Amino acid sequence: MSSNGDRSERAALFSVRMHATGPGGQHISGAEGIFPGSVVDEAARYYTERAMSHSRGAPAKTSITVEALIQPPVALCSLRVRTLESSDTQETEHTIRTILERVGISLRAIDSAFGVLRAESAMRGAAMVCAREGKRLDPDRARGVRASLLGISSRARANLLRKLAPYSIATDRVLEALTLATKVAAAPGVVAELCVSDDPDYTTGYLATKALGYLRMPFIKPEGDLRGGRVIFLSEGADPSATVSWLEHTPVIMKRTGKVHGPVPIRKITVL
Ligand code: WAQ
Ligand code: MG
Repeated sequence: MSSNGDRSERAALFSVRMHATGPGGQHISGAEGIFPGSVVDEAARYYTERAMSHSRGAPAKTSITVEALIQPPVALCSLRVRTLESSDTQETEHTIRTILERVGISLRAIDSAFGVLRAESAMRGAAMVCAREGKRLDPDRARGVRASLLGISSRARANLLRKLAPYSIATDRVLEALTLATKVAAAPGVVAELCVSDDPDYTTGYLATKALGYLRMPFIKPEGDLRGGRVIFLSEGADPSATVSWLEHTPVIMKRTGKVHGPVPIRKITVL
């Protein structure tokens, strides 16, 4: 699916979003992009197909929203991509805890994050957690905060796919997660983000900060596990409403692309 932004700088841009829920209203999947008007129908079809063939189950209801952007998107450069060298879930969790501590996140906040990621029902959005106290800061704790109005230009998309291909990770899932992580890392007040897919067959997550970049975490959960989620750590004293405003209401598009590397051992990872 080609996402676009460059083709005609002044052409109207649209946010196209999909949200699918199961019979009990439970979250199944969501995805979105920013597109010029000429490919909106193609994008809507692509997202509908995705909702209809999801590993979390058949949706009872799928909504597609097409919304004209009223302000031009902020251009961002994608975070640097690496993959942690790890051989099991224990090693991965240990690394995550080590890195989060090094970036100044308290043990209490780290435990609170793992509590969210291992809760029985997956949230639709991300939890915001105070990096010091570990308290939840998002106004709606059942829903969390949604990063929305985000996309990637067709040129940046092609560049990234080329950079990701040598590591066999040139997939829509990686592109979308990287786009979301890039938007989150650029948000006011954000120290780090930790992500675990809620798809039972996808066991690679990521940990991202502006300085660390996007660090992929294999074996972040066991195969078959339906639990997952995202936690955004906010610095103490940050204004959560400024973070929410950036994440939910400010359109961003990745127009430039950062470096992509292969697997790295923990000793090679510096956080500052
Ligand atoms: N805004 C905030 N939180 C979201 C959003 C969003 N737009 N979309 C999903 N979430 C939350 C929600 O709680 C989901 O349950 C959770 O994240 C996981 O979403 O190999 O597939 O779409 O480099 O299942 C990351 C690794 C894959 C990719 C992430 O997440 C790689 C993934 P999923
Ligand atoms: Mg999912």
